[in-house]
Amino acid sequence: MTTETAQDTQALTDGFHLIIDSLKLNDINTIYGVPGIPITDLGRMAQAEGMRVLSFRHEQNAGFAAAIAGFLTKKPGVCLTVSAPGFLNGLTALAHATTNCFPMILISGSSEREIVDLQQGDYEEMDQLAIAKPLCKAAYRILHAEDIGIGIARAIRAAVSGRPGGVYLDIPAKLIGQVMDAEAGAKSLVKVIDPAPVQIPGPDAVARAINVLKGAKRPLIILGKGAAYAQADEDIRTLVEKSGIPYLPMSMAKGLLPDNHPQSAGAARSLALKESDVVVMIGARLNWLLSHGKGKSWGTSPKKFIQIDIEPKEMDSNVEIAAPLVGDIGSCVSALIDAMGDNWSAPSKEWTDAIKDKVETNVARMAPKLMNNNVPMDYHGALGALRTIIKERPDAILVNEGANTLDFTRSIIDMYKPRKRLDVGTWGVMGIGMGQAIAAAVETGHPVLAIEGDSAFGFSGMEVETICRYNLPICVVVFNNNGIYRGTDVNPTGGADVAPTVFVKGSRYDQMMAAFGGVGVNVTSPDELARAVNEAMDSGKPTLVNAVIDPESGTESGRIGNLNPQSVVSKK
Ligand code: ADP
Ligand code: TZD
Ligand code: MG
Repeated sequence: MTTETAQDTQALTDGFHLIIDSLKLNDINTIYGVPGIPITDLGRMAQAEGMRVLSFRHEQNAGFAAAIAGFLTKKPGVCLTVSAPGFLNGLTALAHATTNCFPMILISGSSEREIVDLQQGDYEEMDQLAIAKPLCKAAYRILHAEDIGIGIARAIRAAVSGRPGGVYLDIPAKLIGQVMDAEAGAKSLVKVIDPAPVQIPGPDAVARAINVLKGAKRPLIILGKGAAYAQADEDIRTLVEKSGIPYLPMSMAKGLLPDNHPQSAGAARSLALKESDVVVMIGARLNWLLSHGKGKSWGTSPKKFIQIDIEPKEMDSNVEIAAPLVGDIGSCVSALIDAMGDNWSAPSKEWTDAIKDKVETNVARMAPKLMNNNVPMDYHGALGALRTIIKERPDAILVNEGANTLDFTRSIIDMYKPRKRLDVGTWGVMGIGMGQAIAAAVETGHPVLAIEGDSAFGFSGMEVETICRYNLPICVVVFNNNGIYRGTDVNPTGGADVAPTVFVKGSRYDQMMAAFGGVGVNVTSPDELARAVNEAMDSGKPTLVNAVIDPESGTESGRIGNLNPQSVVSKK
């Protein structure tokens, strides 16, 4: 870590080592990135110092990996990129992390300030700090080696404290090479104390929430990915079970309690939203995914909301919150449990039975569809097979993206443990797939099953090489329906170009994995699919299963077709 020269016996350190030492001191031991000027040696040295340095084929995928590492571990995931174009490639993921409240730090090398600020055309010149600022929670630049310790400390605290989010850290090439006295350097490092302090809700706020809840006839709990992130699993389970209130998990909160829990209203979502009168939001926002807390999907019966969130500004974002509980989920949920006392009366049987009946009806209606053995497969047949695999392997992590592939998987595949379902998040972004799969495998050591639409997979498909290179236990299943939503659109002009939603028919994505030494399998029936995936999960070998799906079986935009604007001029 120190260098000594013949002329000068003073022990020295430099920007490279101060960055690495600062990260390690704060228990950050993994970097996701793409090498190049000026950060190539930083990656090499980080590896030499015992960090795990995972090189990707595109920064966006490294960034999505870092973002989801943050979600899984409650520590900021770090993405390291080169200047301008590498930085911009990473920026989508940084914005995504911020949008989803995942802690992440994008560290980018940059050009020299003197040249950038005079716009003299440096190598990969760009005013990166200014560009990053509106897209993340905080953005910092370090100019002096002696400030690296404090700069990285600020970045870590900004990422994980309060509402977590993305932080940009700008490190000009000159900084990385700066030299300073090793002892002074060691003293300048900062270990962040209590980076995400608990935030205890006020007693009045707790009492108010309990009062509102006591007045409820048809209460409902909604668990969001903030609740999954918080790692307050036991307290959340206690609150749900002690209260007897039906609960609805948002997509990435599935498995916080097992989806087959008797209080789960997952299969009775519409009824639960429409008929409830008091809704307890735990780490979920009333954004588009919950129709902004109003309108048709919430029905006509008046609602009162209790909302637990660490971000005070979230309250009243869309509708009035009758009982805001500002604080961290662990503290808020345990305060509610305490305040409920020992004689809490469960909601009426009429309400809980109405939900249970609806769940049973919907589950029974779905069951035969999941058993079908059609060739080519439809979504139900294929997912019926994969559903059983996750049931038998509840520790496996499920990554999921696409349109129909996303919506059907979310509703069909039950999750049994917390933080096992990772997906497109708040933006519904395509391209998270391989980055998330890689980070999930690296951070948890558990096997990963990535269920990918053929379009969705294409956004990060080149990372199958990365999966093979690090020999990760990832099985990718591509639901190949020849295109986006359906593979059957035609060009209305009769011209040679196919329709904009249609891909090459009969593509063999499995051959991409085989090209890098992984296992590639082409399957056409649910039985073949189950066999191939089970084999992959047993062997832990990188595998890609090309699952041929009937191109007719999807619908436009999956479940959110209603969000498409309609033209007044009728379609040709
Ligand atoms: P979903 O998409 O699952 O509905 P959102 O991403 O919309 O979830 O909401 C997550 C919410 O959780 C955010 O408003 C965020 O501020 C909040 N949050 C994240 N971590 C915590 C925590 N530890 N304590 C309290 N709230 C949290
Ligand atoms: N680009 C990005 C980054 N995110 C997006 N969400 C989209 C484009 C638009 N989009 C969707 O919302 S879903 C989707 C796109 C391109 C692909 C759907 O096709 P698929 O899934 O093959 O992945 P299905 O099963 O065919 O519906
Ligand atoms: Mg498709």
